[in-house]
Parts: sequence; structure tokens; C-alpha cells
Amino acid sequence: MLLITLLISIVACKTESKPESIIKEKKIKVFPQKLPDEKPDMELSAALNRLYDAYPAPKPQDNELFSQFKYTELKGFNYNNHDGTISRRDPSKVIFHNGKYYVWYTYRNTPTPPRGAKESSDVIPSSDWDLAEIWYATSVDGFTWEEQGVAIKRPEKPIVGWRAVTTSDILEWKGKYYLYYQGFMEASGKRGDDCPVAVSYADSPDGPWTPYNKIVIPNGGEGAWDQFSIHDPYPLVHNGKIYLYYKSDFGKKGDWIRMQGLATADNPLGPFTKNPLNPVISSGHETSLFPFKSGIAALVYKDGNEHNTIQYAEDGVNFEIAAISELMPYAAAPFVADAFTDTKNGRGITWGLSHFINLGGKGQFHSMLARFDCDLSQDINDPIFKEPRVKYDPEFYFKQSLTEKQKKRIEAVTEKLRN
Ligand code: AAL
Repeated sequence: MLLITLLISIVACKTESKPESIIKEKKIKVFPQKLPDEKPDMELSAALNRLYDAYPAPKPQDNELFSQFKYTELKGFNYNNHDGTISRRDPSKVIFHNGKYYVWYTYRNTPTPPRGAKESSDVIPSSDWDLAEIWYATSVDGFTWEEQGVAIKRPEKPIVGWRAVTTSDILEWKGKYYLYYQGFMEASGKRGDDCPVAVSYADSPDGPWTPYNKIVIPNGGEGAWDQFSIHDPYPLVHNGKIYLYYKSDFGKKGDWIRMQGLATADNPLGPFTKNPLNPVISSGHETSLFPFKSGIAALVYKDGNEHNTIQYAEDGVNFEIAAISELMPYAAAPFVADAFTDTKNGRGITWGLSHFINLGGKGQFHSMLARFDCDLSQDINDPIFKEPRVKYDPEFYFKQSLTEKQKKRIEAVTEKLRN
């Protein structure tokens, strides 16, 4: 009897504990009210896995690679009342030397605004950057600039860049300065925006600049993604080498795809080796990069699926999205204090120059430089830049208005519903 009683109590005990163990085993954890800083040990959706795996922090306010951007009009540049005859665009990274900031940019000063490839001539520009030179300016505060004049002139035909030298960027390497730039040998727009990259060098950022007079980043081979254009040369020093990022336009005219490549070298005059994984960034346009912690960060905007993102690559090659932003600076040219120090702990950026294009409207097309500020730095914490929302006035939205063609399509849909 005692044995039976004992057996029954053991079975009852197991049975009683069973419901509890079933609840425990199947206990559905509920995502907590307080957002965990670390990934919680529970089953998560794809979005929540991404929140903890893809981004440096689960909230933009805490994400060192998230920032909003603010803009300031620059003083010191004349644009002929914005009649389209003077254009400044595609600024270089900003450097600091002998107590002043320096910037180089594409400078066009032509008797007429751009008139397209068909109407272009030796004096009439086809595009905003056709017949341009590389000029430079200095500033003591980054807001008011003093234009210094030409740095790189157009060379004589047939030297690379004889038609236009544009879209420059600066490298400081072993005490010398190198300006990389697009070298056009025909008016942009004849087939496409086709050009390779050339380089000039100097002992001082004030020049005089000696042209290398050879192509330093060649176009790709027949059928390659970068066969026709090597744009936006952007050198940094990383892993003891020169990491020169660049963009290429490919696909078909009027439906260009833009992606970013990387070419590395031990010598500023080359030879440069293109990365076998090129393109290394699938989107962007005049993509800007900077050393961040032990890797490289990139401002990716304008074109492609991953436009309006800030990306990061530990190895400087395999970039992942680290943040999503908006109103990002076009042709951003940051002041990157450690761009050339081969740093192992990149501090990030807080400001730079950028440009606004399409000014003046049809027939007066030109561009102007501007300043942007942000907090993509390990050394400041400016919560205003970490606010995820940009406050737009209704007028900003209403300026993005429907075209007449879109209105007609919408009317036709309503008409169809009525009949
Ligand atoms: C810019 C840059 C390159 C292109 C043209 C001038 O935004 O991508 O420089 O060639 O447009």
C-alpha cells in the first residue's frame, strides 16, 4: 500500500510539475518596455536582429555614425549675380596648414552658361564642369573664404585634361601635396561624362603644382564597369597605403548607374591597383569617406538603392550600412584631420564643404559651394545632430509638386472610376 501511495505521489508530482515545465519551455518572452542596450536572448524578427547586428547602436541618438546635417552659406565667392557664367563645385577635402583652411574646387568662368555637347565649342561649355580649371581658396574660420586663384590650369592639347580639369581631391604624403583630378579630353556629354584621372604635385598647398601629365587612374578595360569614367578621386591613407576611392558612371546614357571603386598604391604617382571586389559601394555619387575607429566610413547619397546612408568598412573594402540619414551634403568635402596619418583610431568629422547644383534654372545652370556641419565624430556629442527628425515646413513639401503629366494621369484614373 505504502509503495502504491509513494508511486502515485511521484507520478502526481511529475504531472503537477509538467504544466509548469511546459509553460517554462514554451514561455513566450515579450520584447521589453525598456529598449535593451544589448541584443536580448530571445527570438527576434529580422528587423530587430538588424537593429542589433547592423547598426552601432539600437537608437540613432546613440549611433556615432548617425547624424543630421546643417548648412551655412559661404562668404567670399562671387557668382556674377548667378547668371551661370561662374560656377564652383566638387570641392576637395579641406586641409589645415599654417593656420588656415585650404580647399580646391572646380572653377568654371565662361562667356555663357553650359549649352550641351551639341552647341559646345572651344569657349561654350557643354556642361557645368566643361572648360573648367582647379582653383583654390583659404579661410581662417571655415565660413569666410579668400579665393587664391588657379591651382591647376588646363594643359595644352593633347595632354590629359586639355579640355577640362575638374573634381579634384588632395593627398598629403611624406611632406608633399598631390592633387588628383578628372582630366577631360573631350567635351563632357559627347558620349558620356568620360574621363580618366590625372595628378599634379607640389611642396606646398599654395603650389606651384607640377603636372604628372600622365593618366594615373586609368579607365577600365573593354566592357568593365569603369570603362568610360573615373570620377571623384578621393585619396586617404590607410593600412600604410594610399586608398583612392572613385566613382564610375555606367549603364546607358540618361539612365546612368553610379558606384564606387577603390584603387590602392604605395606611391602617389602609382601604379594604382584596382580592388578585385570593385565596385565596393553600390550607390552614391561624389562619395566622401573618412577614417573612423579602425576602419573607413562613407557618406553615400544621391544615387542607388543605398543612397542617404552612412556606411562603414572595417577593412575599407566591405562596406555595411551603419546609419540612414537625409538632406545629406552633395559632393561633401569634409575636413578630415586624420585623413593622411594612417590612423588606427579615426576620430571622424564635424564639418566640411559641399555644393548645390542646378542653380539659375534653364539656361543659367551653375553651382555654388556651401558649408555643412554634422556630428560624425568620436570627439564631440552634439545631440541636435543626433535627432532623427528633420523639421520641414509645408512649403518644402509643396515644392516637390506634381508635374502636369502626373496630374493628367491621376485625372484619368478618377475619370475611369466615374464611368
Ligand atoms: C560631379 C562628379 C564628377 C562628374 C561631374 C563633375 O558630381 O561626379 O565631376 O564628372 O559631376
